[in-house]
Amino acid sequence: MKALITGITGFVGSHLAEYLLSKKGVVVYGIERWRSNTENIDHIKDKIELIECDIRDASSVDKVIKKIKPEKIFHLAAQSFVQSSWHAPAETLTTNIIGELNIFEAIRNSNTDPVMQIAGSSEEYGLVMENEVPIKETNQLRPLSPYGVSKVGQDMLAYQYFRSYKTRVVRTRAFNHTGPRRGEVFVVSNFARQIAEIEKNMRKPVMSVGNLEARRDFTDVRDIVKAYWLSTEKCEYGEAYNICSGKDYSIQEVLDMLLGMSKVKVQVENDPARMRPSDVQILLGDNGKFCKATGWKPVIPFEKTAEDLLNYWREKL
Ligand code: A2R
Repeated sequence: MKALITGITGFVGSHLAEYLLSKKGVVVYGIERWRSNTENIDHIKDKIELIECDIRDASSVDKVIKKIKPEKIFHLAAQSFVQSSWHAPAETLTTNIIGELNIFEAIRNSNTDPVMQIAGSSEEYGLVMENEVPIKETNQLRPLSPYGVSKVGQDMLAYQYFRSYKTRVVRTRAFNHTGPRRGEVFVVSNFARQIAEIEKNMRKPVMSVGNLEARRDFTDVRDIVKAYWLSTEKCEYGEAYNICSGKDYSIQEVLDMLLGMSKVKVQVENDPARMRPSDVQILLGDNGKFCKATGWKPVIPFEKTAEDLLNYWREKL
């Protein structure tokens, strides 16, 4: 079985590649750009096949799909950072929406009928009312950032291709996920890195933090990639599924958890630059639909995820 991962050099893509390699009979393909940083996948590079492709370029995507003829596509490539989407909204919409459109069109122009998992996000829900928590897939989508809008676009485009052309899509909406290799711009990883730097005397024992009140539903990335695989095996095409733990933490609680693991005493300081123009206050998901369809449940406790992430930075720095 040929599986293509777009975004294989990224955080989730690299974990998914490892997971697929552990499965019998799955041949793993991935796309990279000429300047992609491949450090997340260097340890498995001889077990996967990489092809150069930029998803913003239709002809480049077309060639990849015709060459590989994948049976499954895990579409993870994206401008994945909410904060950057405020600074580069057009780039975010182009990469995320037009990039996905190029893949759908390439599938239509080839003799293939792959099952395609679309990596949507809880950011699609955006503004959530108190009486809407835990959030179900039927909740209204009120995105609060260009990134959130781009993910709604990806989600709706997938729905439309399923309806119009019977493209076999599964629209996953993952809530926050983290773990080793998470980029330092993401909050939990950023805290873990700052602590590791302080432990190594690379910075003063002062941590900068943004909005600590927001509440998020966290899952370990290693549980998330299993869910993505299961989504392509067991979910109904065209449907949307929340993937989350169903347990929320405030960012303050996450900070306290990490500080409790720190080997040194740390002072915490507020940094206004880390605040977003509009932030989503609570994202807590209802994973009932997905668990029922697939039998999936997250098994890695968040404390273990946080500890592994802190150890990742301790080793990397
Ligand atoms: O930047 P690169 O060349 O290392 O590749 C990134 C890839 N990517 C692209 N690939 C091809 N053409 C593009 N125009 C393009 N733009 C970005 O997407 C990288 O391999 C991946 C993004 O990785 P991360 O930023 O680490 O994202 P993460 O956390 O793995 O998220 C995976 C998916 C995304 O769709 C998120 O929006 C969603 O899960 O939450």
